[in-house]
Amino acid sequence: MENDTIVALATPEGEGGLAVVRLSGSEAVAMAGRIFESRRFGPEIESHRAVYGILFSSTKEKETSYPIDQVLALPLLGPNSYTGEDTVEFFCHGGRMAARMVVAACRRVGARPAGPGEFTRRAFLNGRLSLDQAEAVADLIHAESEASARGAIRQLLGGLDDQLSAIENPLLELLSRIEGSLEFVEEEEVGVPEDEVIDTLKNSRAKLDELLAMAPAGRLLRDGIHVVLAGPPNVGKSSLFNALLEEDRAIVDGEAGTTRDVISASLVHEGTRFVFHDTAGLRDDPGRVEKMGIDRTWKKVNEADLVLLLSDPDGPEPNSRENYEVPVIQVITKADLVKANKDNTLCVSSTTGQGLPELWAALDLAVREFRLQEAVTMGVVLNERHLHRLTACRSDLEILIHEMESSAPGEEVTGTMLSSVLSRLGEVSGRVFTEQLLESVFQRFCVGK
Ligand SMILES: Nc1nc2c(ncn2[C@@H]2O[C@H](COP(=O)(O)OP(=O)(O)O)[C@@H](O)[C@H]2O)c(=O)[nH]1
Ligand SMILES: [Mg+2]
Repeated sequence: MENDTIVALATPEGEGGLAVVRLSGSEAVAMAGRIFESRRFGPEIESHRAVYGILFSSTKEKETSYPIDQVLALPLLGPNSYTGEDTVEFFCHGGRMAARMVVAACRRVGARPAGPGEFTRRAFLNGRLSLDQAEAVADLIHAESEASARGAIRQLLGGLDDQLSAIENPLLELLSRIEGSLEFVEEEEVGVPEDEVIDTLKNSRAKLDELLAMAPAGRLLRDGIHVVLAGPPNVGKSSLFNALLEEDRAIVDGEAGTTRDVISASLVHEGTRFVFHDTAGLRDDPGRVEKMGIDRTWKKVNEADLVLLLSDPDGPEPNSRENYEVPVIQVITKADLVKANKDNTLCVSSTTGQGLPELWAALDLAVREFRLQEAVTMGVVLNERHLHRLTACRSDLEILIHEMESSAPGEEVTGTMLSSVLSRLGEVSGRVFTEQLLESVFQRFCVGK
């Protein structure tokens, strides 16, 4: 049922000062009134004003019911609530028991336990949020760096929707003009001039391309920037890995081939999350087990966003950069053992820390290429789903432009193709949606959100 009354704990389980239990649906206020005793919670209830009182285990007049907590109840009457429905939030004591008893009391008077993301799903269905704004809520909850949190909040405030509207609105207007002219076929010269159609389509395609260019930034904001340390054995990869993370995670040893598995660890540097991968090193004549490590290294290297390619100060030149499909930063290690700087290459010592600030500066500079800051400021943190729909929309648009330029398909066909472009685009914001789409979006939410 889409508007029955649901209840869930909105804060994490466990010990804490406060917990919030949320009750939402057409019966929320009535149910709350049955278990909540307060002089100021009655028929004249005021929205958005917290009132103090005692919560009971079930309908308060019942002899078997008993007090379970002192709480603040915050009624938020629809449509001015998160879900758009009547909502009551109880601010009760934290810890294991109080919040659980409050949820149980709500259930005793008829509320149903909410499913994952059900409050946000209702917010979407009641027009309080677009689908990408709902996803931004989940992104904000799951954010692991300040940059990804800031991108999510801007998207929640409508960043991506603004960009989508800029593409969508001219196309919607075009479609309505085409449909309008189809209804009045008998009148002359009401059709939309072909050049104008093509211009509008090309304009949208250009805007769509700008948006698609932000897709890598979205992924990096969500997943962090994956940096692989590569180079020959014994060059100091594990030592640098530990130095960058400022902890001893990887085993360091003078014997070549010590690291065989990929070890990964992440940290947030100036608001951006980096995930470093220490690898087995790359050499030509390894033993069998080490070879397996080297295969894994190559796999990691090809999946990385950046590679730190390490070489010894007096070792051979590192493998040529051309072997890599990803941006490479060359680093000479063990700088404490040599005096002279090798031309402009970064020289770093994991032992003394020399050169580490410069290495971080080089990493920050390389990351700037990924346009994270732009994505954060615009509030466009694209995910796989957005990318999939936008790419499909782009290729439909391309076909339509090609048709228009080569064969003048006529307004009826143009209208049909344009509708299809618009429905793919509409799935990003949820202007167009199916039950299946909502399932897949809301399954990654937690209960209580
Ligand atoms: N003097 C000096 N020795 C280092 C430095 N980094 C690593 N080493 C030594 O080089 C050897 C190999 O280091 P390790 O990090 O295990 O190299 P990996 O095989 O590339 O992971 C170890 O004996 C380290 O102590 C450094 O910056 N200065
Ligand atoms: Mg190692």
